Amino acid sequence: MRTVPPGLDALLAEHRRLTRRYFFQLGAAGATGAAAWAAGAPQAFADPLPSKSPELAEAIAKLEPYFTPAAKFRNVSRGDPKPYLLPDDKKTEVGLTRETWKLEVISDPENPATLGKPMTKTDGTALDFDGLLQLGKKHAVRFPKVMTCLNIGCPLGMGIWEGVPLRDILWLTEPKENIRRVFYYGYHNDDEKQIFRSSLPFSRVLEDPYDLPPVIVCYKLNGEWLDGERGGPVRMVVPEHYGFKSVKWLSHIVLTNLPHANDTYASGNNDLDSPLKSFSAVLTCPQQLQAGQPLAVTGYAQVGISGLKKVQVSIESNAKPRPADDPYFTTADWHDAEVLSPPQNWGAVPDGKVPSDLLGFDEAGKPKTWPMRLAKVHWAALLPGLPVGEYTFRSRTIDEQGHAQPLPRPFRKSGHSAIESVTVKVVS
Ligand SMILES: Nc1nc2c(c(=O)[nH]1)N[C@H]1C(S)=C(S)[C@@H](COP(=O)(O)O)O[C@H]1N2
Ligand SMILES: [Mo]
Repeated sequence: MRTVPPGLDALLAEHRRLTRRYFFQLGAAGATGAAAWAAGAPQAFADPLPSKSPELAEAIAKLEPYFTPAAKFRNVSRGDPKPYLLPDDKKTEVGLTRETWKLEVISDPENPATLGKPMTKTDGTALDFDGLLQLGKKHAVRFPKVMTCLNIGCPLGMGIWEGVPLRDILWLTEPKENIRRVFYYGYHNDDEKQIFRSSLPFSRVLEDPYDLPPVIVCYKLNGEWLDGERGGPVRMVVPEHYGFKSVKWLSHIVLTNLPHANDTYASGNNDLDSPLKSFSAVLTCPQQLQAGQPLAVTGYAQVGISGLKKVQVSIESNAKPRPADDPYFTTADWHDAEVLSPPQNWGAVPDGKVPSDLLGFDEAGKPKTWPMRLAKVHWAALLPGLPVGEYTFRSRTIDEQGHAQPLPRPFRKSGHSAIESVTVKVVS
């Protein structure tokens, strides 16, 4: 038998006891029991799945599109002026158009790597956009990925990123030895102070561990040419990492024998070796509702490197102080939310259908696993009505390893994972 955790007032506990079966979605019998307490709730409330409840139907129908239109991404761009805002003739001049883009791949003069054939502008061997598309004919891949800034709580957007695996470009330079890392940076107004650079272990680029997609030199987002704000004509996209590894307006790759990172994000106290975390956040939650009225909440989870087993929700009365020794809310009364199935319509892609050959999807256009790692998933929860008072709603992820958010990596400078608190007022 589950016992009511300490720290809850008796009324709330009794409420929970009555509605537990509802929370646990035991089906029609349990739901009928749940309906009994909810005086005045519509009959249809007896439906066991939150996604089928009328209280939530509208919020679920209005959820953000699964894939984010390019223009709706949130934007994190350094530069003065920001490179995508340069006038067209300047863009043409500096290689920020598909017609004039060039990529140099060279050895680091200070920590030289041995390359048979570097690619340089002076030799006329730099890779141009046509050359990239030629490589794409044979090697191009596309995969879904959520773009998230290590320093911002909410993802910037969820996209289908398409390009050539970086290794297929690096192999053209005939790499031989003394190579431990790959540095790369983008156009920065020819001003050293504005440079934004990142790096990866050479081995990560050559081989994809644990079924990860490859690191790509990307030129399409959601089937369209990558636009300037998103880093076009060409950006790096690193599947498992926060956004700072996905350098925009890519212009230079430097193979180096230096064994450590030199990322721009090393300043600012950021943890450079931290792959995406799992966490949950609310999308819609009423700030105020009537006593006894069920609480309909929707949200999303970012599914990090360790996957997602479930999303849980809790609501606590603010009348009772929280225990001081429970910073991760482990003693809250957590209940499973419903993780929504793959959408019928995928959003910002033609006809809402995913393209063929999308990594992680089968031939019928269905995801092979769900929830997908390194992506978003939506959830819904319908909580029973509450007595008058002020409450705090929270949600959290449990990853595939069983770690409850914010664990196993609770520290801020390795990416956001703090549990969100949303205040809900219940009035008469
Ligand atoms: N050249 C360059 N690339 C960059 C940045 C930048 O300022 N300049 N910002 C990085 C950071 S910190 C993030 S979070 C992502 C944001 O990608 P987006 O603007 O396409 O959403 O781009 C990365 N790539
Ligand atoms: Mo970022």
